[in-house]
Amino acid sequence: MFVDSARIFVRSGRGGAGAVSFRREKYVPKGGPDGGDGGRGGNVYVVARHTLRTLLSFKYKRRFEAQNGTPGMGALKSGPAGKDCFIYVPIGTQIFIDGNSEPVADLVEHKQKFLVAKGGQGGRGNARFKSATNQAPRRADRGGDNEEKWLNLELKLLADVGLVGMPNAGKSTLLAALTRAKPKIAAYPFTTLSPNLGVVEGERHRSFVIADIPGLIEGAHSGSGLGDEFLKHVERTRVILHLVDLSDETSTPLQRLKLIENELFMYNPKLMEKPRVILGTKIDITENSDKEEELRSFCVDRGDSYLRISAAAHKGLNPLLKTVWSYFRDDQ
Ligand SMILES: Nc1nc2c(ncn2[C@@H]2O[C@H](COP(=O)(O)OP(=O)(O)OP(=O)(O)O)[C@@H](O)[C@H]2O)c(=O)[nH]1
Ligand SMILES: [Mg+2]
Repeated sequence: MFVDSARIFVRSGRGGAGAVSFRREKYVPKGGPDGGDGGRGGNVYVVARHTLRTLLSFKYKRRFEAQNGTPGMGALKSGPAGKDCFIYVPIGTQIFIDGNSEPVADLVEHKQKFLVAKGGQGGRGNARFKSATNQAPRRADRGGDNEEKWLNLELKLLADVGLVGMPNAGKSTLLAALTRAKPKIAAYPFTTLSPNLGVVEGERHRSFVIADIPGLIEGAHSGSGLGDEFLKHVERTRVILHLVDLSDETSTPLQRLKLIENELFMYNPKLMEKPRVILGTKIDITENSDKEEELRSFCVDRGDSYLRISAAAHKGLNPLLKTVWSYFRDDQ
């Protein structure tokens, strides 16, 4: 199963206490204070790694604790710091402190790290408190407090292009036709249960990533079907390819376009501000019809591109790629 959110508990280390100690030397009855400082407590960090793809491992391990700092010792010996704790997550993971709706961090690069719980400071040993008026201080700091909290992690895929459409529209077939991805394809709805990614490689080492997400149905924005769980992946894409199956006769293509667009809008109005290309699909088994013309003119009138394709018969794919590349033209 594809797990793209997780809830975990983190706790940093307490600071080690400073030591109260006095030098004991032969023939020196009153040695000065020599209590060392305590070590700082370990920090907890969340770190992005490009080798990871899911948050699945957090199903099995939810608690992450850094070590406490060691107390200071006599002879001015400081206690060692507690070991830091590193939590590894896939690129595209957002971190939420429990209860907040805004993320505190968004890890979008390999090795990017974020401090989620700071270790307590080490306490000062009594040697630090020696002064002209107090030659034998018995005072030392206790170690600083640690932090503990619940975090929510959410993984949003980082794709450039998102494929949306009703179940069976042909999204996975298109991903398979354009990339080396091998998604499951079948003639029943909800074949795709979790997002598939594929890479389209172009000239001069350019490339873009396409995300094929599960099909959307009416009410998806509020959880119907596979629901809104995967719409968040579309929020980050630069371009949306909206597939409308021209061979489906249960409603008109334009009705289906509007139904899905309404779901996108209800989920997040910003989705409708993204560049979109509308794709009439399965043209190998459909004739050019009035209904298709109705869809095409609707799209073109409002300034969207409309293209006809058959992913199965590899028709119309070059014009499609050309259009998609045009959105990435300014990139290196
Ligand atoms: N004739 C024809 N059939 C197609 C074409 N594209 C997809 N199909 C068929 O349509 C059915 C659904 O294709 P998928 O690619 O699995 O559709 P999907 O949009 O990914 O579906 P979900 O994952 O369920 O949302 C399969 O039986 C495909 O073989 C096409 O261009 N022409
Ligand atoms: Mg699919």
